[in-house]
Amino acid sequence: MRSGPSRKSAYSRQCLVCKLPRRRQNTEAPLTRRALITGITGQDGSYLAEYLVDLGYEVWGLVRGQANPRVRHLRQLLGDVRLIRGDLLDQGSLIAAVERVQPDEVYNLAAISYVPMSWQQAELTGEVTGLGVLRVLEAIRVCSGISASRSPGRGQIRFYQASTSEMFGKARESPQNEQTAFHPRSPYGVAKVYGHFLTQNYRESYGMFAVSGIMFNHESPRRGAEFVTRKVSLGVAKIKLGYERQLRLGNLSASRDWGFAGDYVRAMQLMLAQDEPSDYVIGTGVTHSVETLVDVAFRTAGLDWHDHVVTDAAFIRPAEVDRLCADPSKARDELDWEPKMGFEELVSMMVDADLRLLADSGGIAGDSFGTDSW
Ligand code: GDR
Repeated sequence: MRSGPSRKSAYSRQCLVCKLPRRRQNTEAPLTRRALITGITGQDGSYLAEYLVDLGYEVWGLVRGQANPRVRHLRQLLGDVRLIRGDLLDQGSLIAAVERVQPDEVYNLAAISYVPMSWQQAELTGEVTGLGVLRVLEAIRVCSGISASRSPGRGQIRFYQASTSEMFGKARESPQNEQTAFHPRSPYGVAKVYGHFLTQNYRESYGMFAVSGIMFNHESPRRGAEFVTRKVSLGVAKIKLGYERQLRLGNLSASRDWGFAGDYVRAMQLMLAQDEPSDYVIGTGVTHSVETLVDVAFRTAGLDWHDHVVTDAAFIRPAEVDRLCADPSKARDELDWEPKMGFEELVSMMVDADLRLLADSGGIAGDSFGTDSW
């Protein structure tokens, strides 16, 4: 429960729901802002944690499982982050985590985020990527003592939901803005639409400071190897260093608005720092095809992609999102947010990083930050 004039008398030593002792016994506003990040072991979680630590936040990450191998990786990268166990499938664990951490801000980045997997595990995707949002919002609502008749006071927990351009799917217009209708094309996209509308609904129903960032594709050397940018940068590095000769890909004509993940986490924090909660499209406003991505990546390494890329039907999706392009003008005007890194710089940075990684490790990329980090 956060500090607020109306809450002082209501503050008890024990959470009424989970019966755990409250960590902070006074209701003074903390000097340091405290953030809880779900999905902290993923690409975005790691960049966001670094960014918030630099801003002076106390950062907590929710991690699931007993022996999550990504935790060690995260520890090497971010010694300053505190971890707490919890699972988006388990309501009680989320209530306990929120109660223990007493965050000022909660960033829900956890999801099954690899789109093809959402056809293979559609129900699990709905549970984690969709209902997981409900469970995090409920944990905040319950721990804050908010109900239909009791609105949050000052000092409420602010909530960020990682929404996605995949919600636009078969896009009705281009570029896409905050008013563009949704037409998701995968169980993943459908689950994200649920989380998006639920976030709006909790804002409207309970007056919670709950916002969504409709993020277009954002990449980095920490991207999981199954996503096309990293698959290509790793593939190029392996071919360049003589470990492989071919790279097998799916639909080369799909187009995406690709930006740098490090730029996008700045927008997340800015969204929670506004006076009023609102949803924002976050992207570069420039779109490229997978073929152009491939061309730039191979040229970075002095190679011609025509000599190495093979299209493989195994990577074609049951329903494709053909073309996405962001209209980020609301974020530019209201958040003063702009991406700093352009497409070609991003692609060459990723190829260079993978060349170094493979050269240093004898050709083994290892598991770093992946997709299913809930
Ligand atoms: P996406 O990213 O589905 O847009 O979702 P991904 O990189 O997986 O695919 C982008 C486009 O590339 C085409 N493609 C291939 N994709 C993969 N992964 N592997 C291939 O071999 C391949 N060949 C062609 C795809 O068909 C697609 O059109 C990402 C995820 O991070 C989501 O979680 C997030 O919400 C959105 O970005 C914004």
